[in-house]
Amino acid sequence: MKDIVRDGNKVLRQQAKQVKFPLSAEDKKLAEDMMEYLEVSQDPELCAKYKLRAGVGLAAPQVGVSEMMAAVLVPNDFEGEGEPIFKDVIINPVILSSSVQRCAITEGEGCLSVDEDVPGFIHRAARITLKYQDVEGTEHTVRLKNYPAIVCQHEIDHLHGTLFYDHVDKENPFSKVDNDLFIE
Ligand code: K2U
Ligand code: NI
Repeated sequence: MKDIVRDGNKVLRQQAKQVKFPLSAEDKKLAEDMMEYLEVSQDPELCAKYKLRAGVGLAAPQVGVSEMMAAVLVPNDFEGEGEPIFKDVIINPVILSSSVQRCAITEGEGCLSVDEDVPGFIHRAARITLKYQDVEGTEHTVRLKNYPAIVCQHEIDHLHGTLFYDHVDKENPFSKVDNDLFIE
């Protein structure tokens, strides 16, 4: 947690740089460490032992590295059994297309780099087509919807210097658009 930079640090407001392949040793270790953070943070005992905040995503700028890389680990449920819904380090991600339909998490969003709560709905695309490279440089194009789509949009925002609360409607934080989806 001590390595996670907090809101106010300019690295969180920068456009991160494209990652070059083959990955340098540092970039490979960074990818591994970020994924390890998520794995450990989702283990209740280890999370408590190391006083971590659980996370389903972590972007390189959040650990002070302004590069287009983020670890995403969306478990299939929070009991931890079964394969995760989505697990990969997404490098140089590009959202190729987004649904018109929006989706928001009913309890709003949080961020490991933002210590205070910011109430409000964050309306994001309910479905996205995401293209990214994995640590080997292999290109993937995946279609994601609902929670995994929200997490990836939250992480990709970090790579462009955007924080979740930038999306909250100041006048009406809990605004609803008619065909909006809401997920727990
Ligand atoms: O980028 C980050 O700060 C990690 C966020 C990602 C995130 C938060 C809310 C909605 C979508 C993505 C952390 O995962 S916030 C903590 C958390 C942990 C488990 C489930 C939901 C949120
Ligand atoms: Ni965040």
